[in-house]
Amino acid sequence: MKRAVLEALKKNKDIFISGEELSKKIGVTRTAVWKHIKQLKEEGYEIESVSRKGYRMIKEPDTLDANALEIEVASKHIGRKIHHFESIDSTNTLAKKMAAEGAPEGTVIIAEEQTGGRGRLGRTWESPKGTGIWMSIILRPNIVPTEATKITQITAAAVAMGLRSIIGDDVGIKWPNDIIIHKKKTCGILTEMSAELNSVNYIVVGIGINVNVDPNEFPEEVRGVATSIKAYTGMIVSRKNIVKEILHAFEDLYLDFIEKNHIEKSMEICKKYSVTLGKQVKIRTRQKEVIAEAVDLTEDGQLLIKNELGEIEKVLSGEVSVRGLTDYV
Ligand code: BTX
Repeated sequence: MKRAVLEALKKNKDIFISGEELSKKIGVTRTAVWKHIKQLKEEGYEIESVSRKGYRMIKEPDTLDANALEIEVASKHIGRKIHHFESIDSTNTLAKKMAAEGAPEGTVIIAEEQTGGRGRLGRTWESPKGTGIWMSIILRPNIVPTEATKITQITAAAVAMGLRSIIGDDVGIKWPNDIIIHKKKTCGILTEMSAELNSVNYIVVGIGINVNVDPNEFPEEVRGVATSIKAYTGMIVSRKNIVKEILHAFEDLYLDFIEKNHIEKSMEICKKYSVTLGKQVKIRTRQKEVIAEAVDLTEDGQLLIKNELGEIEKVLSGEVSVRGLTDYV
């Protein structure tokens, strides 16, 4: 019921709706409407109440409350069900558990804070409270495990598109899983899967974005490489809006892929906004370290490099440092 009141107020942002109209619309008493309004106010919503006119939403808090986000995202697929937590160890860990227990494709887990946020290869992902987007999406694509790299590229493309629509041109993609603003990391993507030899059970794609984070509060070793949207724009930016833009972009690109086997648009975005292609890169894999020129991306989302002998090699994954970015000068 509270959700219905919230939805009605959000949809009529600049106009008053009377208590009577709300109670008719939702099918509860006017006292019940008043109680929900009171609760919403306690949660930080600014709602004007004027006698004989009714209620009007003036301002929403920037929490990632599941009801408000679901209304905002209004998606039929990705984000139709959102689970929101104040504090959690890792949204990816919970998403994997929920996926194993049968949660449907498109389920989103989002948290205000992660106490055990994870990066790749057991690394830590700093996830301070209330200032970032720490979220995971459960997917059940009918693909073979080797195609999972495409999901990372679809996600990178979607995050880049979403962020560019809000803050403009300085957003780039560092292959394979970082989103960069002005040479520094503002977002990391962690794709994890459960699979058989020939089929995928589920994929969880985790997205961590420093939105209103103050990078000076990061530990020393992260401070040097990280930035946030607030640090770049000088403004507090609505996390809800960013989630909406990213999930919409993701849904378009993902459905294109699973329904039409069409990955070209995602790869085009990844190439267009790449901060890696055309640059000299240092690649560390388990076996070796190579310096080469990054020349292209394959349809599978792999990196093509030209080595010192002028030969083209394919890189599946690995640590890539790009010359000119902070971690490879
Ligand atoms: P990665 O292994 O590419 O990057 C991890 C490295 O990035 C760390 O070793 C550190 O140097 C640096 N780092 C740590 N925290 C931050 C930060 N907040 N901003 C910028 N740089 C940082 C990248 O892994 C994948 C990260 C995915 C995070 C999401 S959040 C939601 C989901 N849940 C979860 O536990 N992980 C994912």
